[in-house]
Amino acid sequence: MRRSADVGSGGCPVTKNDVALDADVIVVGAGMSGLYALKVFRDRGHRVIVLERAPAVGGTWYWNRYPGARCDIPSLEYSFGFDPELEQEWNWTEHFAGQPEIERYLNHIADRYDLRDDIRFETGVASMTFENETDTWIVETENGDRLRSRFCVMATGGLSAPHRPDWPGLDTFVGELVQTSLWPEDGVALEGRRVGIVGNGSSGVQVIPELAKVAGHLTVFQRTAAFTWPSQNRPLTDAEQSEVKSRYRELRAAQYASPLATAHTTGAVIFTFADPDRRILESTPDEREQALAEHGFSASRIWGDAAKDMEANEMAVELFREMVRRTVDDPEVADSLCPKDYPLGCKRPVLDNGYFETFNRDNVTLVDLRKDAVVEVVAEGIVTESGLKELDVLVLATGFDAVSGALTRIDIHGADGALLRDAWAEGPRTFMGFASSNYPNMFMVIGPGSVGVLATYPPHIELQVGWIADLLDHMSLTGSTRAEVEADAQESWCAEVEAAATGSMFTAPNCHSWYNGGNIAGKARTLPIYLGGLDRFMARAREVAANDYEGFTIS
Ligand code: N01
Repeated sequence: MRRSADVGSGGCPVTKNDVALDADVIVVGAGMSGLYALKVFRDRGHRVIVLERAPAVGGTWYWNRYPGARCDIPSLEYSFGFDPELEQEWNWTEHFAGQPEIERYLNHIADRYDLRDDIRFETGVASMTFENETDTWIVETENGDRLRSRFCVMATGGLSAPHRPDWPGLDTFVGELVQTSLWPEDGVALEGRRVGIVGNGSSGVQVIPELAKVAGHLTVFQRTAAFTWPSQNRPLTDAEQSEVKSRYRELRAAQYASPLATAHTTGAVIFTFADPDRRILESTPDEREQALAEHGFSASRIWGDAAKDMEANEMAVELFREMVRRTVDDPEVADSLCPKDYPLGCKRPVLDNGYFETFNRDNVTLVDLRKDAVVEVVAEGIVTESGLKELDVLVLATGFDAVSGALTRIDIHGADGALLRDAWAEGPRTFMGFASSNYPNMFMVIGPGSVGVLATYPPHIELQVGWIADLLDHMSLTGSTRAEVEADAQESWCAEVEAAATGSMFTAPNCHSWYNGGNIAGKARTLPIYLGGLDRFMARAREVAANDYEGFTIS
């Protein structure tokens, strides 16, 4: 920690400490991060207000309530470990919990810890302005409220700013237009109707089989074929659950200390992990055929050389394509569903329940937008080069302005008045994702430049919020009112993030994904995710704290 010399002179601390505040901490968002942040900051004696745009808690698990929405991390690990009683009393029904169950869990947390009174629902944040004279933030909401706090903690999520195509005529569609990321609480009438869906990422892959079961006809408009693996989800037995609960402390310790906040102890098969010594470049056709027989779609994931070597990667992708061809009846449809032009490992792996099999149904048609591009949307449906596809319902599963989008969509004015979105025009600049230079007293939970979405959220959130809460405690103890990241510390961290990403499939020239901003036209292409692992990240964060918050100027 470096103390600025001029603070403390001229009676400033008195003024700064005496300023009337609505809250010590304003938390933006009442999803997993915001709920936990509220609990922790309140427990540590801070007055907290949470501002949440939705009418309810849950964040991503409130908004993404489309049919088939499901987590792909084992439930017993995708849950909080801060309270052993909570762990013991909550029962999960499946290895991979569905959205309704996770939403119930988060509502249970809100009730159990009496969190709701400090949350203002239906209150989106429009702007935030840092006031240097008082070291406070002035937060203006979309409802016109004006609140002042010492700190702002952004629990805004990495996948919460919905993105939709800019197709001409989209708003002229007279049928029902819905986004998976803004799915209506009252549901959508789908039975027997002509439904169209755009998007084949995790959301699209999950919703497509469910839509096909109820729609009269489903038309899937696909731009990029997905890598997706059968989830092998199944009910959790009482015995499995009790076994894990009997050693939960050990499991949590393993999660907190691991690179991805996973412990792999729940027995659920997520993925087959690559064997570093198994090289596809040196394999024989017989060995590859054997791998297909043994692992199916996961035969593409077992090779150690496929993560870094493009030729090996392409051979692994060919095994995946072979499984698509063996699963999908129509060879032309199968060919369109085979990923091409981008490497395995560039995009987020997807888990599915009968995705490829869905394309064998009579009521499902695939439109390959690479061969038959969208021309426009009209009142009756989507017009592609081959003609009009009439629709009653159009579902957009077209993703998010990810990682930084939820932050840059708010007008955040820093210490010199600059807007965060301008400061980040070439990509987010942060110190470890916790904070950004020129935006004092604003902290981000799992912000850009942290390990981000790569580590299991609930334990990851616990570590991050705990670190921020310790910094606030430190400031209380030292009577400080302002914490600001130093520009040089920020730049050297950004360089470290970049170095860790070099050579990975996330940054391959033909990789366009939400991870690297490639899914949003005009967005800077950077990977604001630290690939060094959560264990190394947290060791570094603890070192920063132990060295009096080296990298911050605290005054
Ligand atoms: O979004 P995506 P998502 N015309 O960006 C297509 C998490 N998540 O909501 O690849 C035509 O992955 C786009 O095509 P392309 C998870 O981390 C988790 O599905 O850009 N198509 C792509 O196919 C995940 O990675 C879970 O060519 C257009 C799709 O829309 C992240 O959220 C479940 C288009 C967007 O895919 C995001 O997933 C759900 C256009 N103009 C989400 N614009 C689980 O836990 C976009 N697309 C399981």
